Amino acid sequence: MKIGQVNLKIINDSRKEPTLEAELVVDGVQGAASVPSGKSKGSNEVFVLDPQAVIQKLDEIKPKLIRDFNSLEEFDQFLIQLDGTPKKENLGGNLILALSIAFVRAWAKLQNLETFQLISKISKQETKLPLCFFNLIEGGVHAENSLPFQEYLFIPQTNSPKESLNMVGEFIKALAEYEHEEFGKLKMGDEGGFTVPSKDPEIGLRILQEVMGKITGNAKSGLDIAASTFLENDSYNVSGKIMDRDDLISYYQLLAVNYQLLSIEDPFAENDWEGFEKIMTNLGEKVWIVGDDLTTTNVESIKLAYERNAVNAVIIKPNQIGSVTEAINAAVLAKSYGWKIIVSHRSGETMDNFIADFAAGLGADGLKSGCPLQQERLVKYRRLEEIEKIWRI
Ligand code: 2PG
Ligand code: MG
Repeated sequence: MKIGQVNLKIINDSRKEPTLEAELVVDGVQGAASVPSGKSKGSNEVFVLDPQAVIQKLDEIKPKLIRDFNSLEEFDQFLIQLDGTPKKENLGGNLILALSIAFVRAWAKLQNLETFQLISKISKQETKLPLCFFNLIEGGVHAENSLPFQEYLFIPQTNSPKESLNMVGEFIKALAEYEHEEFGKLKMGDEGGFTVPSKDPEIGLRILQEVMGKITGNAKSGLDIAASTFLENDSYNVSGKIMDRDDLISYYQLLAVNYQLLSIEDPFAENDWEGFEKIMTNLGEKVWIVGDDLTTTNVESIKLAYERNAVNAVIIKPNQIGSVTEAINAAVLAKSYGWKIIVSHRSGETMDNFIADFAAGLGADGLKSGCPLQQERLVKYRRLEEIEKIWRI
């Protein structure tokens, strides 16, 4: 497959911050992609280079890319070596990932395959439709309210994205009415979800539970605690209440029972391995204990998490590691441990819907992409709906 053209441009993401869009022409066929960025980031994530600086490097990089590649792995390896640093500081994980996804898209077209079909072929995984993890109530660093936990997730218990979207539509209508009556008009969070003017971490779950009672269909709740964001001198400052590891574990146990939690993501800070080990002992049989900042889509951290029995599920975000091949390797390794896999967007998103294909092609258990009231989130869920139609034929 010969790359004939490489083009880059700067676009705005959902937070109106600049990000990259890349376009490749491979054997005369075009593939394009744009990349997101996170706010509550793990410290092991690859480097995001200022898009303006990337554009300035383009003249230097371009001639090196105009050549033949036999596979995605070869293309990604070439970029990784060209960068030459462990955290992709020279080219930026954002540039490498945008090019990597653009390459996948062009290659899929050349083979007359849908992107998810090519991902399934490359990763040797069976296609599956994931559960949708809708982030409907936001707190933490993603919202201007004071809920200490970052995400309160509504998770319809169906593998049909069409049914999930119908359920979330009904749910959002009821939630909007509830919010309006209780709090009046409030600013939405970064991912298009509702906010709550309260410091009480439980209130988001109470609202989800109450609204769930008003709609039809079976659903569960989940949390992304993003606990690194409120770690203070080895303790956790939960809305002014100082909690140690054991206090938090008891609290999570209570929440898991009272609100039938399916999943708890990042219940402890990214370096608090003991916290993760303890919660696995206490709740690992019943609840998905999900690593995100802890594992950062990185095979080495995933191996360590397995050795320490720290999680039983993992978030896969291609931009944490910066290439499609490496994200596939991370997901396949985690699956080999019997863990649940949730492919996820970032809080600063674009209209790119690659992660939907990625989740389905990898046979992921979940896709987390925020609240469908925001276009950048909705396009991912809609793409899953399309995949459902194509796949069932
Ligand atoms: C998370 C993500 C996405 P961010 O913590 O899971 O919801 O947030 O992109 O800010 O890291
Ligand atoms: Mg997270």
